[in-house]
Amino acid sequence: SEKIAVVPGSFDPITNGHLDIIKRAADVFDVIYVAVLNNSSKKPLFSIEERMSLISEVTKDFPNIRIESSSGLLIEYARAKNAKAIVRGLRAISDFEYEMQITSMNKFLDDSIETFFIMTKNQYSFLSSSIVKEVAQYGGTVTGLVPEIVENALLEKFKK
Ligand code: COD
Repeated sequence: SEKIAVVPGSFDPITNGHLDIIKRAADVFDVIYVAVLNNSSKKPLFSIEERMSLISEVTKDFPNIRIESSSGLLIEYARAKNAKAIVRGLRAISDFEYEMQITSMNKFLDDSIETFFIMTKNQYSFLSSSIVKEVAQYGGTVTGLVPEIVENALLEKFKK
């Protein structure tokens, strides 16, 4: 049967670090659902629709990647998709504690869905949506850190 995985995140906006994780997951699983979800501790810059459309654009050459959003619990979304796995990216040690916490909570909620971690490429270890937004807001260049259409979307957002 098809092996389905969910790659969840806020993706506000998608960076080359996210994209690398999504593509590597799409190499291993038959179908990947990229799920744009709300992280209640973050205040988003881009709307869910804007984030989804940027992700769709940069993954359009991959037929097994689908983009969706959900306003509920990740684990319920994963169950509804018949997913066997949740895939997360890991950067520095600082990600570890947070990832442990959400993984064990998701495991508590549904023991049958596994969480897999893909380690970031070295060049993306310190890359995050937040740092990209911070730099773009003050007019710095983020070329090479995000896809070109994301760079343009950031320029548009912060246009005076
Ligand atoms: N290299 C590699 N991986 C990266 C990089 C990078 N440079 N940058 C980010 N990543 C990884 C992150 O580690 C993460 O795995 C993924 O990419 C997405 O990152 P973000 O920052 O966009 O997403 P988060 O961490 O804000 O996502 C949190 C969720 C939205 C998944 C979480 O809040 C959630 O599940 N919300 C729904 C409600 C819910 O179920 N809550 C209970 C969870 S226990």
